[in-house]
Amino acid sequence: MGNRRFGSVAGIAAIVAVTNVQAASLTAGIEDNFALPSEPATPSAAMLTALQGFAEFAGVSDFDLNGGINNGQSNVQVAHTFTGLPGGIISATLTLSLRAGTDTFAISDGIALSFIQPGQTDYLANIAYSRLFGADGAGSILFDANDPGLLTSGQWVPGSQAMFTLNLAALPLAGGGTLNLLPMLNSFGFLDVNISDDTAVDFMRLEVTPVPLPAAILPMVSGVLLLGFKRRRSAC
Ligand SMILES: [Ca+2]
Ligand SMILES: [Ca+2]
Ligand SMILES: [Ca+2]
Repeated sequence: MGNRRFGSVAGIAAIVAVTNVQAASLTAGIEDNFALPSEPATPSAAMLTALQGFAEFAGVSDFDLNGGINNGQSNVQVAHTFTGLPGGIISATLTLSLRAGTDTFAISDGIALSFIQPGQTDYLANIAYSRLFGADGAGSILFDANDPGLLTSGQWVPGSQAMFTLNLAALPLAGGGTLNLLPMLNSFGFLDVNISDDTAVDFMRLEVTPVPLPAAILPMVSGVLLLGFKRRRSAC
């Protein structure tokens, strides 16, 4: 006589909170305290084209080089474009290791951030943020004469060296207050960094954190994903 028995494997649903937050750290240049050999800085083609039309442009330089530092040149800009950024960035920091060269016009040096796209040839008009490193007082087409500088006190002069870490969600403005560049970072997916122009850069590091994925409900059955599976076994 036959004895039929149906066996079933019940799906056990488990709620799994996915915390897949993949922070990304992108470093341009090598953190080697300006040691030779130098490392290449790579501006995008669009950024380079725009810079070449910039009135104060005299050339670009690689990392670790400037006047008086490893026989580099003065009056050159260290320009680099970070590309391939993840979407949905909720925090970002930019770290810069800098040393002033021997040109006394290091006093007028600073940083400019932009998102230059192909066809945008006016560099100045497309700068999203700029600050002097130290107080200058003279001002320029790039920097506000009243800017106290990122150092907050003192001047950026030959021999000056600093590591700046900038929060791109709250960049300090020369006149007070802050600027949030995260919307532009998410919109464009890249970031141009320009250090001018009597200052050497050891390296630049951009660290970004994208938004966490939402919690997901995943079926888990002894390591095998089985839902609604019915196992039938017959016995005689
Ligand atoms: Ca080096
Ligand atoms: Ca200068
Ligand atoms: Ca370096």
